[in-house]
Amino acid sequence: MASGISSDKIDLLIYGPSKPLIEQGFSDQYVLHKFETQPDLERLTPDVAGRIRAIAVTGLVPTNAAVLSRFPKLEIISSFGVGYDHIDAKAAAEHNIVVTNTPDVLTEEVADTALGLFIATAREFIKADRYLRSGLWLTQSYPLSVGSLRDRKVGMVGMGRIGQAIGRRLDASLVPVVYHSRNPAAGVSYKHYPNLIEMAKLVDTLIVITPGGPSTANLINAEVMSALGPRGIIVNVARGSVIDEPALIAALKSGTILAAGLDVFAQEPKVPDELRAMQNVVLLPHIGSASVVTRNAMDQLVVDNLKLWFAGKAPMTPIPETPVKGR
Ligand code: NAP
Ligand code: 8YV
Repeated sequence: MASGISSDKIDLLIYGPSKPLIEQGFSDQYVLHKFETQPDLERLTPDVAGRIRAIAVTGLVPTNAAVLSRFPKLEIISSFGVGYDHIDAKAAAEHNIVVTNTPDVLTEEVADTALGLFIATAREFIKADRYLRSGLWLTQSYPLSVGSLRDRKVGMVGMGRIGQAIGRRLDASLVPVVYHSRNPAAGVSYKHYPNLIEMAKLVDTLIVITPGGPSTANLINAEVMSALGPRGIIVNVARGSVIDEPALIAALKSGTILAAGLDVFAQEPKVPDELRAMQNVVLLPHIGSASVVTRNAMDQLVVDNLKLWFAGKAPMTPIPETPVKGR
């Protein structure tokens, strides 16, 4: 967009997929510079980069130390989404750059997605839909589903904002819940298992809703799948990186586990052909929060956090690694 001399105006880089509501959210006090991908960003001239004071990150574009080093005047990164594993939060903190995300406004939507994905996987809804469309119902009833919520026990992996919202839905569905996380969650009465393998042995379903990044990389590995066992269902609405994807494919093929419902993948938007060919998986294109109403609320929070910052106030949702002091 504009890239002329911006004097007293605030130069704002909008980095990532096009988001009209975010772009329209800023008055002419701001000069917007839009770049969708990392290669695009290479075209940003050093003099403009030198004036950028804020970045709105509109999707899962890598915002690493090399990217940050190009913006000496950068004060704040307002990122779309609650997960921020695509941003180097440590490098931002070292350079006194505040990072904000969009928690809470998407919690219930993502929890709805997780429960829907769990039911669709256990009860084979998508496979049954394909059966009807192909005309097979005219010849024979759809077979009974092997899976059911009625005889299951869920082990949540992650019991934060979204994990607790999923737990409330499982309570309403009369499905028993326990959970694994590094520390017990405050105010949560479900049984906490600090040891994931121990929990996986005692349940038949894992619903994964942790952050991505190094601390959770391949947390759900072959050993966990084998502990879960042949009735096992894994639902992942966290990040693709949290599951060892080749191990998952092998476990689904061999019957080590029964089925999986996946909203996230290791190399999005690429999904392994082997997974796409399987009948015992439900695959969603990362739509956990993707309704108009929820995405609008996320867009608005990206805008509000930046505007508060430039009004001299504290943004609403800074990440814990970059707390805001003195505003
Ligand atoms: P949150 O409130 O921060 O909760 C995160 C939970 O994960 C906490 O219970 C935390 O407990 C646990 N956790 C973190 N690191 C862990 C580790 N190494 N091992 C085990 N447990 C760990 O976050 P939230 O708002 O619920 O969001 C969770 C994540 O969901 C996001 O970061 C994002 O990746 C994903 N998400 C996906 C979609 C989608 O569209 N599919 C949408 C929104 C969010 P401890 O710190 O005690 O371990
Ligand atoms: C977004 C998400 O779709 O909030 C998150 O962490 O994964 C989703 O709500 C994602 O940030 C892509 O922009």
